[in-house]
Amino acid sequence: MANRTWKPYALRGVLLGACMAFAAHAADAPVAANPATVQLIAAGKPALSLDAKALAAMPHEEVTASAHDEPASQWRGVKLEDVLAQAGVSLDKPLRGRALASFVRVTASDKYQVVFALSDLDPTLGHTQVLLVDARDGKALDKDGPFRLLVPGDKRPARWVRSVTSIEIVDGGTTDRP
Ligand SMILES: Nc1nc2c(c(=O)[nH]1)N[C@H]1C(S)=C(S)[C@@H](COP(=O)(O)O)O[C@H]1N2
Ligand SMILES: [Mo]
Repeated sequence: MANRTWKPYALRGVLLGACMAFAAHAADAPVAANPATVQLIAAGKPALSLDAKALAAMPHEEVTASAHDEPASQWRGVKLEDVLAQAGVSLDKPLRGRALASFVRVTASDKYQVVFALSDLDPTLGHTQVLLVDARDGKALDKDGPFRLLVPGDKRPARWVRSVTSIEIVDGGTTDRP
């Protein structure tokens, strides 16, 4: 005990200093930016990464829509079915059999998730219009972007997923019926 040089208050000081340094560092740390790519994931196929440039090169549609009774915005985006086609999942022919049990799961940077039955996107079935939007009123989406879903027919915007990070096509079939 005789060679003990650290006093309890000294230790407290060091710990307090460390905490303050950590807090200062945390405050300075840049807020993580939303990733500028969407991961496209389909079972049995290699995952694809779609960036703003690749999306911008695809055909766009314009839709006027508003959420929460706000003034309407002009949205520009790519049809979700065109995005799925990039992943090798085509809705060009009517879905049959096991494909009717597939679903599309969209995940956001805040871990929010929404699913659509693949059949609801099939033009011969539900034909729900879903766009992957990259511009609103002529500008890139900032905090809600860079990519957001728009489902113009929905009565409230709960499926208008902000800051989409991945789109997965999931085989939801649980029986061995083909
Ligand atoms: N990533 C993400 N997207 C989201 C949500 C969310 O919590 N996270 N909430 C949804 C819900 S419930 C609504 S009503 C709308 C709200 O969109 P707004 O903030 O543009 O009005 O965003 C939808 N998209
Ligand atoms: Mo909501």
